[in-house]
Amino acid sequence: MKFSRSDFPADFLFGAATAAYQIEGHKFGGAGSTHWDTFAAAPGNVVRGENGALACDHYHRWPEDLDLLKEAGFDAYRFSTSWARVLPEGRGTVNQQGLDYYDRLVDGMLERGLKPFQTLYHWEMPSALADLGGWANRDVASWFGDFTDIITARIGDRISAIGTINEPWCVAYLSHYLGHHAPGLRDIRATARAMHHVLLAHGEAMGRLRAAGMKNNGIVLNFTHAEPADDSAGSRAAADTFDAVFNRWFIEGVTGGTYPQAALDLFGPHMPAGWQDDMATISQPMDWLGVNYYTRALLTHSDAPGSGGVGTVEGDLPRTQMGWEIYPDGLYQTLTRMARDYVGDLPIHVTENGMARPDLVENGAVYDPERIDFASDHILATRRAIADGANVKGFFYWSLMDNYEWAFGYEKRFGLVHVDFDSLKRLPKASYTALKSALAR
Ligand code: IFM
Repeated sequence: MKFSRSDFPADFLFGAATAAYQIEGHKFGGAGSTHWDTFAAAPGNVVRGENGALACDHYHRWPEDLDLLKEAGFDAYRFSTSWARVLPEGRGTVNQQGLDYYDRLVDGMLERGLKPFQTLYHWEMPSALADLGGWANRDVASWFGDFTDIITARIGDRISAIGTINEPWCVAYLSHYLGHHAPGLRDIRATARAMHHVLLAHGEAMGRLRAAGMKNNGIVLNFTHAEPADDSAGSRAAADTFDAVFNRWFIEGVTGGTYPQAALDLFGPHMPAGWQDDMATISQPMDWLGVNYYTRALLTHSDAPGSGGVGTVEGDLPRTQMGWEIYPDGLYQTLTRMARDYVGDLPIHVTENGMARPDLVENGAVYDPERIDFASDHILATRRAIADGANVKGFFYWSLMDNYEWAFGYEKRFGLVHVDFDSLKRLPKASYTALKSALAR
């Protein structure tokens, strides 16, 4: 790696991230069905119809996984607590086994000197609530608030930071308009409602957390750096619209209590009545912002119906196994933009950044030099953003280990640690060792 820990401020946190459904093994411990279990069961939605029933069996193997975090020299661990594991029906009866599990997990982090960074929602909508409309139903905000109270009452006393929702664009747009993620809808009315309710649920949870005395609360947004493919007016307009729907809707909602006009032009007629009255709840003060960053998009004008005038163009940068262009400068641009235009001195954490690669075990090892460069270049981009005034306080690599990559099943490998999905054996990759050395320097 081209950096050392000593290049960063003494209080800067290095960590790795995971999410419950992607690693735990959802069939264990009395968890209820989620909309991912049912989405994966319908043909064509997920590669090979795979689901998170077993995943990495982190539910039983978590001590070994936390040891891997500690041995790498990480300071913090970003994990998520599954709503359907704690409340199998989404509300009502609590699954004590689920609460006990998260209790053990958090104690395990503290015993190893790892700061717990919790995400409340990383995409496991309980099926019973999906039956009632899930994110399209306004009541989701109070259901989510109740879940927040229950899990916080059990583990909140030991948590360093809480993020309410992971990647609301994926929760709302990718899942209700593009149909690529559960619940797999392609419906603009459901999308407009989900775009709003996901932020209303964030606001509701912020209020509950504050009332419970929690002091380090934020949200995790995903950003794609938007660039016009050329200098034409059509490409510039397409980039603006993409930026409004993908990026600005969420950051401007939670920091300013407004939605960008370019996005309201698309969703306005389908928004729930009286949405304006919720904006104060949505934009209450936060303690930190989480930035997930993977790639850029090159935009051009499109006449396709439903495109909002937005088309994409293939760039010529090297790509990851996901087909995403590798563009570390986009992380620098995003972090400095957040500080300059939206959050000022509020702490920012890079809560996800990483690459998928078709890793193979050869002679008992995984050699992944592209991942070493990827992580190194993005960590250096983060350092540059700090030097230019962004108050970035942490960097979490996605992901600690190979896991369930949603609609791509187990095909795309993001981990620093290789997982054999037959034996479930963990094997640290060359990138894990390189990161460990950099953190020790
Ligand atoms: O695996 C996902 C994660 O759940 C959310 N952010 C992006 C990652 C890679 O696609």
